[in-house]
Amino acid sequence: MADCVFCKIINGEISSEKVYEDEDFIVIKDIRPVAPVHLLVIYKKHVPTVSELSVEDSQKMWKLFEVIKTVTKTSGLESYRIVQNNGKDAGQEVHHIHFHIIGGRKLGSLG
Ligand code: DGP
Repeated sequence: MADCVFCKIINGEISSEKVYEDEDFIVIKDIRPVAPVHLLVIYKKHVPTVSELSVEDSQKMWKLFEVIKTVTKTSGLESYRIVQNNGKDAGQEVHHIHFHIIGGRKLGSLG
């Protein structure tokens, strides 16, 4: 997708601090961290929201948890929060499916 910032990160047009990559996912440090550890697990295929995932995409999502287990372990996180925003009212800024991994400090309750 030509004007998608995460597609540009995936194809190397925009630099990022990459902590993991495989054929389906890339994990980078968030440019505006809200905690000492703030990672973004980005599905490489351009799908805007969970609602638009195909059955084939959803079937690959089991790998997401394996990626999260790997990057949280290498980041030394025992406690962490997974956040995933869908749509403007949910606060989604980049319309390319991704999962925030937030940790490294005590987190408040969900608002
Ligand atoms: P969301 O609101 O769920 O769409 O979160 C998008 C996140 O992406 C936000 O926390 C900031 C981050 N972000 C936006 N542009 C860039 C970028 O160019 N590089 C990196 N590393 N993160 C970005």
